[in-house]
Amino acid sequence: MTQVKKATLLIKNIGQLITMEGPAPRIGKEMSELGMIENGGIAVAGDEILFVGDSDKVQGKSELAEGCTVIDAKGMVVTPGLIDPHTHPVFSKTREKEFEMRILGKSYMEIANAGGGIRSSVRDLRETEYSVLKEKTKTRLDRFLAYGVTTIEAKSGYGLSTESELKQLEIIKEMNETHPLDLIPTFLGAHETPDEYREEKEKYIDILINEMIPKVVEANLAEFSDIFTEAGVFNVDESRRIQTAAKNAGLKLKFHADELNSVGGGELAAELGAISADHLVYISDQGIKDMAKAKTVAVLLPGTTFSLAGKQYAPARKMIEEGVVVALSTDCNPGSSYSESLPFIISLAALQMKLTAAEALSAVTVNAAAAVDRIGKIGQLCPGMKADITIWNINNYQEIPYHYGVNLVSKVVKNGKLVKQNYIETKN
Ligand code: IZC
Ligand code: ZN
Repeated sequence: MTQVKKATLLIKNIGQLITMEGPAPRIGKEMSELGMIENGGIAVAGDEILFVGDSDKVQGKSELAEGCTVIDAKGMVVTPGLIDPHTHPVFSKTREKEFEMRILGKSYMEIANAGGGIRSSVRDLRETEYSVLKEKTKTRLDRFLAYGVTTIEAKSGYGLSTESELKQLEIIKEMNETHPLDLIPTFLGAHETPDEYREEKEKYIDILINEMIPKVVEANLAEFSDIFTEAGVFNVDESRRIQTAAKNAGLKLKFHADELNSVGGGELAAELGAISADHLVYISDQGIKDMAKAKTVAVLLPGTTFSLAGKQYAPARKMIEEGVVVALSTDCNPGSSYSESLPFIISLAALQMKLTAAEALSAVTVNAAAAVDRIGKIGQLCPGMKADITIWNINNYQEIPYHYGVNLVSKVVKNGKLVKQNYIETKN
């Protein structure tokens, strides 16, 4: 006999319940579909969604477990827990001096070539103790959660030696096991060439392919392999070699592509069947076509253009028109975008890339799930899916991009449990 699942959590009186039920991922006009239920309710059993529908039906749908938590949403907006599909949260020293240098006219690449940038984070991380790094990472994860994010993809890439890359990936693993947030690990050993191999890049590529990737796979510490494909970092041919080795070793692929220059990163990501290509500010028309065809998700990171004081944002509307799956992310990192606020990224996407609130919400839920290969598991509120839920202290979902720079999140439910409660009053 099958066991009837008892409800352990009910959420009632939801003004706008944004389920995101429907096409997954969403392309073109589908990005405007919210699967909205007015005056909705949700029943949860353990870490799984049991029922989604009218508020007054939710109670009668299942037997209640003893001690069942009941949340009265009082007309608030509820969405799936947000998914941030591109973050670099494991670092020690921050780089606010570089931020100021950029304001005063230096470019990201000028700072990097002078020894700053990623390499300065690498020198610092190598000297930082595991426990210190872990505490700093944890603080950032707490902030993600406070802003309604329940899953992040998290990259290494500030170690650039076998030992230090493994140290970062171990922290990501430990945080995934101990922090409410889910972390999806990505190996980014090809983030930059470290100081000691500046004159011998081939040697570093050899270490990446023949030592680091095998060790990471053997220790089962990453699901994805990523690379910074960029002028002056790894060119398209080097990227193809490194990522082909990663793919053959069993890792799924992501790319930092066409962020600062049009180098054919989007095309390469599509060619290798990558799950996502990210940034894409300077993607070519061919790259857009190739990505649409290969169903490689475009993860757009407008916080980076914003924080680099750039003028050009990724051509999001063109990608949506061409049928590319578009997702959004913070790119949270100490250099080019230091923010854990995915809602602020929604505001930037609206203002600078002309995404509507509904399109941007699709981009941080169901389409972000596609960017981390989790369709059908997270990013939608449907029976059987994970009970990751964000409750917003607003009346209308369109307030999310509009009321920017403050935290509109009231409560966060992760794996069916209330894990975060914010107290700032934001309704009207
Ligand atoms: O630390 O500057 N672009 N990677 C690629 C970054 C920016 C992160 C950093
Ligand atoms: Zn990045």
